[in-house]
Amino acid sequence: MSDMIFVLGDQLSMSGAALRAADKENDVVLMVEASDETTYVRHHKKKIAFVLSAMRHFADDLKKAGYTVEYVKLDDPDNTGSFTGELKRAVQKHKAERVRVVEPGEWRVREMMDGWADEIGVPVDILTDDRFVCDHETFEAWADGRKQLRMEYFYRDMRRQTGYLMDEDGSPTGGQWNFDHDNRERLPDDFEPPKRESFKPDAITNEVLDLVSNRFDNHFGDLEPFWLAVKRDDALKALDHFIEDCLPDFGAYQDAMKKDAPFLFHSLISPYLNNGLLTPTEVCDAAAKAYEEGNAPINAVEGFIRQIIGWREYVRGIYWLKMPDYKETNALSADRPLPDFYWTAETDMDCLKSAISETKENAYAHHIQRLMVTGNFALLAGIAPDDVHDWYISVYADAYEWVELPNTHGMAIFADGGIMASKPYAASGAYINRMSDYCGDCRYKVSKKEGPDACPFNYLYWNFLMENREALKSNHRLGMIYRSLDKMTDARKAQIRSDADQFFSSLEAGEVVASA
Ligand code: FAD
Ligand code: DLZ
Ligand code: SF4
Repeated sequence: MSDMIFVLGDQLSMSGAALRAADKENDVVLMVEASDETTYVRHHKKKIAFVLSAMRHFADDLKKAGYTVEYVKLDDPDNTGSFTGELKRAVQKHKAERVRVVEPGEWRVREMMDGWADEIGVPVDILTDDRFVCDHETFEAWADGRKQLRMEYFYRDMRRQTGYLMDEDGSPTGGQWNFDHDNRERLPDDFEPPKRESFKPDAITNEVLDLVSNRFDNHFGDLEPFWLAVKRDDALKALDHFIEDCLPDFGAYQDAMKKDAPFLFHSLISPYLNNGLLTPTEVCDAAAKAYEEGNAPINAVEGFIRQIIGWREYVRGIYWLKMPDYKETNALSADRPLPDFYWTAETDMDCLKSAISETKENAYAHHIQRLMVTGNFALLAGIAPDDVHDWYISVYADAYEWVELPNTHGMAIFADGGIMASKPYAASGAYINRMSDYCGDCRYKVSKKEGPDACPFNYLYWNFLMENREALKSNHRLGMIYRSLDKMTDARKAQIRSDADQFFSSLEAGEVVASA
């Protein structure tokens, strides 16, 4: 009697729940390159190459470890193109009597999975994904009865549950839960970014790069140079490099941005955490050890561990708690189409040009670029949530809906009406100027508040507050800002509206493009 163990492209962990229970003698492991998965949105070319190459390397590791693997390549003429079609074919081919699979990271795949037993005609065991620190039941219990689901309180529970950075008496190491106030430094003017490790493509990756180049030429993004790790030992090298060379400065410069320095001190490990090459626990263990051995300060290590056991687990909890309705949220009734420059990087706004062109090159942008540049613009300009979601899920190598959607609808554009954020992350040009060197050469002047040369973020910020007053007026955290707005003269408010209208008209006409 054989079981079919189905391993999805973001479940590449040897210790995954379905593999752990496998009988190597009899069971067959199925992995499928599915055209439906590669095209349900037009993923960045590098993201597709990363997913497929990592899958092929993982299949080889499984074979070396003694598993029987049925691996279906994208260009296999018999490939039906879908998870369901390929699972059905493999079950019939191997006469499997049962399917075992770990729950997926996306709602649409969960719906598919729930139909498999009927569709395929054998029992399907859907196992808990225990790579996460917080399971669904724990998150639901935490959320139950709370008026507000704030990350900070969830994070403290996760600190207590895991014991990371906790003293024996139950208090947080360093006397505080959170060192955020130490983590907002601007980079010095003469700053040289640290050299970051990249991973040279091997024969498997080169074959995948050819496939992607031929098949997905019309997708967004630069395929080469390809820099991502695609196997576990390289992902571990990426983690070591971060811990040794970047973690000590990670905290202080976490929110900083710099032209032509896309990576700074960030870990660059989200693609590996999200596809299973690394586990959250081993990553936090490594950071905690660096602190214990005196190699990294508390503000850096606490800041990093908070991203993993706090934010990452929290967004997953919110996703599964609130889906499927969460995807339909549009609290601010935003309906402007996504401007073309999100795909071309052709805009005169230097901050957006940097964040988008780096996204195009690397399939990566760091958190503040995603939140306070591309996200902030989408919020202030009232871009339709579906368009914003489609962009973010397509363009980043680490993007899967469970993590991307709450960050987009919840954090960046306030489409969820405040389930995640206590107020919209709206900011004028002053914030971007404080945290970056983008504004120096920009065609717009960050110090100007009105007129054709003013930084668009400056008037779009106030225009956003005026346009959304009904939806936001009862938000206590915006009280002071609305009082400032009320002190403005009618003439100033009219000027803001007129600048914003002109900006949006030229945006619609496609005129906000790079000067020749
Ligand atoms: P670091 O800055 O080094 O942080 C360490 C790790 O913490 C990350 O690898 C990541 O696993 C985790 N982390 C940090 N912040 C978050 C967060 N807000 N939510 C979840 N995990 C977090 N992250 C994704 O993994 N996939 C996405 O599709 C994604 N989409 C985003 C969309 C928007 C609009 C925003 C604002 C953020 C998004 N993030 C997403 C979160 C965050 O930007 C990335 O995790 C981070 O930039 C990845 O780079 P890094 O590995 O260098 O992170
Ligand atoms: C993102 C992605 C892509 C591009 N291609 C595949 C694929 O060919 N085969 C596969 O198993 N997984 C792929 N993935 C990841 C899946 O979309 C992911 O497993 C689901 O979104 C569930 O989280
Ligand atoms: Fe961006 Fe405004 Fe600065 Fe230009 S001036 S880089 S548009 S914040």
